[in-house]
Amino acid sequence: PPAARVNPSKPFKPDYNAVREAIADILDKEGYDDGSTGPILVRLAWHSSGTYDKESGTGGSNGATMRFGPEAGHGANAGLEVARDLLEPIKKQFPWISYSDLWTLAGAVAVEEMGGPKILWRPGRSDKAGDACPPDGRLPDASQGAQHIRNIFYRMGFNDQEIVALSGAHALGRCHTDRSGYVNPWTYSPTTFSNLYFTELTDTKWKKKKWDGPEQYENPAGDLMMLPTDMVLVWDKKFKKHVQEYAKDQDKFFADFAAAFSKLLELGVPFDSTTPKEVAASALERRA
Ligand code: CCH
Repeated sequence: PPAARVNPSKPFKPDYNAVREAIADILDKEGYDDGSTGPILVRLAWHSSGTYDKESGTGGSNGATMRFGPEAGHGANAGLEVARDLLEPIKKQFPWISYSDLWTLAGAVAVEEMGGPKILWRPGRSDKAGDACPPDGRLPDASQGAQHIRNIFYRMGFNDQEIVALSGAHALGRCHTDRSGYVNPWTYSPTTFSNLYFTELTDTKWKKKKWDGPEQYENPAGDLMMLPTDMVLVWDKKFKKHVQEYAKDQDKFFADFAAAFSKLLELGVPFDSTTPKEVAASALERRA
């Protein structure tokens, strides 16, 4: 609740739809990457949540500790200052929302506005101090294999099917040599949420890229990419089964992604029983 209430006779009611609208308004940005800030906002929501460790209950979106030096400086988070800076004016406009609610809501709104499924989102996160930063190494390392991916995502509480569904977010956005060292997008529609990541994985002939950069895979035209951890999803039989299913059935992918992404954003968040399951209509519905 806000510290200062201007008019105590009029109870404060946070307007999450107004925040959704403000987020939707910063997505289109000519000249930035492929014309949308949506993908990097999804990555911010994911990296702020994906530090969760179910054994110790540490990490996760609650706290927004990536505001502080240790976590902001973790290699995996390179470039995410762009996303945090984009949201700063919205935080100023709605000072009552926590950074942790704002960053996760931005990821949900971005998915919806780019044509993806509705993501159930509810408020209740509070910001923590810098000493709550999780240790480095909790996010996946793109150069590694199946065992590593399983270790990382099982630690958060996900299973193989959820790992594959979540990875479908790589339909969006691109790699930047000055952030991760990798280059290019995964699909030809990097600002539209779709199952194209899975159809590219199953239908394209991927070859190791010959260059001085880190090991990555490219299509015959050389303008699309896969990380080693992306290729693992078709090299590992158990993962591949789900890749094939999502390549064939976009509705199934949308439903499974929505469930897994909502779960990701809520890992470690101590909601109280009065928190509604959903507080606002999606921006898409509002505009329809
Ligand atoms: Fe990812 N991701 N990701 N990713 N990611 C990168 C970019 C995006 C891994 C590595 C990378 C998820 C899982 C994984 C997005 C969403 C998700 C980049 C390039 C690397 C490297 C960063 C750069 O150079 O800018 C690895 C490894 C894994 C798992 O093993 C999951 C899960 C999600 C969300 C649910 C999005 C979106 C991007 C694009 C960002 C942009 O700026 O365009």
